[in-house]
Amino acid sequence: MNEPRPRRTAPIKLEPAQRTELESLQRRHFLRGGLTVGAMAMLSGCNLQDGDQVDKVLWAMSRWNDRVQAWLFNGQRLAPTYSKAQMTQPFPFNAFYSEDDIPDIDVAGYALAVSGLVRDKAPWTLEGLRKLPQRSDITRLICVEGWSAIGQWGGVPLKTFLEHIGADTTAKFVGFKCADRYYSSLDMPTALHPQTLLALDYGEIALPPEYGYPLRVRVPTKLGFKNPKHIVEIFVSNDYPGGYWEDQGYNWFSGI
Ligand SMILES: Nc1nc2c(c(=O)[nH]1)N[C@H]1C(S)=C(S)[C@@H](COP(=O)(O)O)O[C@H]1N2
Ligand SMILES: [Mo]
Repeated sequence: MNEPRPRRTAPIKLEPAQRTELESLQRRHFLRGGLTVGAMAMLSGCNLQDGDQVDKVLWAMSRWNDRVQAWLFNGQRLAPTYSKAQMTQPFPFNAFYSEDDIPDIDVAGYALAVSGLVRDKAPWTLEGLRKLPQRSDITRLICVEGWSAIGQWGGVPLKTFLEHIGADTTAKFVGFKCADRYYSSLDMPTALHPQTLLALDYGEIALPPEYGYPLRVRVPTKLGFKNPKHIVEIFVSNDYPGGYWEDQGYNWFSGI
């Protein structure tokens, strides 16, 4: 294992059972692009020559993944915060479409709809949201696609907002609908986490279009895809709301 890795020459044939295990690992690692045998060899530091070794590596990775998840998924810890100097410049844009297709939102007509298990279903203006107590954190956004970046998001703690609308915080889920057909949802403990924000600002300015104007969720304890941008509706529910990527096989919890 510690010797320099010889280059793999012939492609490795996977048995159907190994392929199933590899696919399940891909899902559990949230790897969209797919984990190749070559990448597996790199991750494991092994030169995979035969089926028997492939099995061993798959099992080792599976156990490693379970350990990492157990460590990650254990509650209400705070995500690490960073200094302004550590912010990624420029911050990357990501969506299920290219930058040309960022939704064009009419600010004047914008209102955030509220529905589900809440006392007050009146829509919210951006002004109204700005009058609530604000918080700002410099945190790292981690995307399943294999990049991460440090940015600063400011806005209303989602907990504060949920309290203002009289949300039933014993409900299981908080769901979000976006202007671009995207949608996602959070478990209630994460929605109430002190660093979970309804973000209005990026750095010192109002959220630019590419980062989710005029309102996004910023959850530093979750993967990037659980940070919906361009939010137009928030709802509280006991029915599992899923999400755009979640419904395509990505792990719904995807965080700590
Ligand atoms: N509305 C909407 N929100 C979204 C997405 C999207 O396609 N549409 N992509 C998600 C993904 S996969 C990531 S990694 C982050 C990227 O946020 P950024 O563009 O600010 O880097 O937004 C998330 N929120
Ligand atoms: Mo992402």
